[in-house]
Amino acid sequence: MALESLKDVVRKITRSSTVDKKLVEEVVKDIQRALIKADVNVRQVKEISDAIKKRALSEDVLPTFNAREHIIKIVYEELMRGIGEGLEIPLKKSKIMLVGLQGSGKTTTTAKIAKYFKDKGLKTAVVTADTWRPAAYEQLKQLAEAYNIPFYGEKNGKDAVKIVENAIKNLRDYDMLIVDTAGRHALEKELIDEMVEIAKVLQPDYKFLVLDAAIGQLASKQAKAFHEAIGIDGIIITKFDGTAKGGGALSAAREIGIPIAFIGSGEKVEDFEKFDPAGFVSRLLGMGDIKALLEKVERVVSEEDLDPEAFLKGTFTLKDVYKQIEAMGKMGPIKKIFDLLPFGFGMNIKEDAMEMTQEKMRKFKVIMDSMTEEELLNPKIIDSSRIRRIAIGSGTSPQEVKELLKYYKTMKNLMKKFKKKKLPIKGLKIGF
Ligand SMILES: Nc1nc2c(ncn2[C@@H]2O[C@H](COP(=O)(O)OP(=O)(O)OP(=O)(O)O)[C@@H](O)[C@H]2O)c(=O)[nH]1
Ligand SMILES: [Mg+2]
Repeated sequence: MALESLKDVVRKITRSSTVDKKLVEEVVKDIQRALIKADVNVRQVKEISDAIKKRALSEDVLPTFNAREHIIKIVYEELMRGIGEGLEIPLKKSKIMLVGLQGSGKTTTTAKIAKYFKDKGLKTAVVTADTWRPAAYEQLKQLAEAYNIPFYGEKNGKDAVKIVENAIKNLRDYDMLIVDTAGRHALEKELIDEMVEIAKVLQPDYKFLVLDAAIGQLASKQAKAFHEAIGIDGIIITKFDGTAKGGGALSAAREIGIPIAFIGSGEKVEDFEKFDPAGFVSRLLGMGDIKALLEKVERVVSEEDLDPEAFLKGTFTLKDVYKQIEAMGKMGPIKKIFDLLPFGFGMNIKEDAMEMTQEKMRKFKVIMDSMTEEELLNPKIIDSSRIRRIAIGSGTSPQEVKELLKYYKTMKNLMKKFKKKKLPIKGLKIGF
């Protein structure tokens, strides 16, 4: 696909013998070509490439960077700015409604989303409100059954709104309902009216527009039309695997200012991921090449952002543990950080409470990603049944979840001691 050639741009920069205006101009041209080929909207291509050029030629190189890294960093940052946002969906009771053109991938995506949230431990069910296509009922039923996902539909039902009403009554106990609707070709009036009615009855927390990446620049017109008709909360781009035009859907989302929630990249239910802009751009640029560089960027940022007092104030929750772990990823082991504090007050901290391998940091984060907001803010409520759910959702074991909770308690106690001692921390350039 066309966006793949962005990797060559990074390679070109790292391999060039000199970094000068000529290289910057070449790089900007290559990026323009790659984006245009990928069907990114021309105005956005111009914005991105102008910004890269201007910054690369005018900004001072940061002390920790060399000239090549400096340019790659700018390319990365401007692509990030151009690509728009992802959407964070909290793990709590919600309803999702999918809309989109015929054949865009709604039914497949309904099953994909259901599996995604089921894997995170939510009680999830799917509903078909497509009464137009005869096979729609069977298609979703089969997909759902293959993954043991409860399904609601009315085989010969004609009234999609009524079906949704019945589904809500029948599936009251579920955390997450995902409703598939009929494909709307060129936005016919009848189908639009039906879509609006379904939304009224369902009151979805999220209305997602499913966009086939292959439609390229047409994505923008479609997205606008759907957005005007019912108000879209997020975009799901499908078939990213089979096209060179995926930039069209990406730039449509950016243009109307709607976040991208998920990306589908294959026919299988597993071929689906949450849209993570940083990961996405890193991959486009060939993460292997720029990983170390990005870490360096983060280090520079985190050293400026540290505020030890804010960290020691307030209640200590799992959210703080999450931040801590992120900070550790950037700054090194927590022991080193504590070593910098005026500690020698007989405070005895076991070394192993501080030890944390990269692997464990990663695992703890995955576990916390599977927790609900409530659990993160109030870890006391995490009982054994929640532990089991979290372990399943995060693909870890109850033992590992307990280990995280133990780590949390150790840290919390430490913070308490810290506060009692009223340590003179002002002016210290460390913390979280
Ligand atoms: N390669 C690929 N194929 C996909 C993806 N998502 C869906 N498909 C395929 O696209 C075709 C249409 O998918 P559906 O899920 O039936 O689309 P739909 O929007 O429900 O279609 P209608 O109900 O007719 O409007 C199927 O053959 C799917 O297997 C994807 O991410 N990648
Ligand atoms: Mg369908």
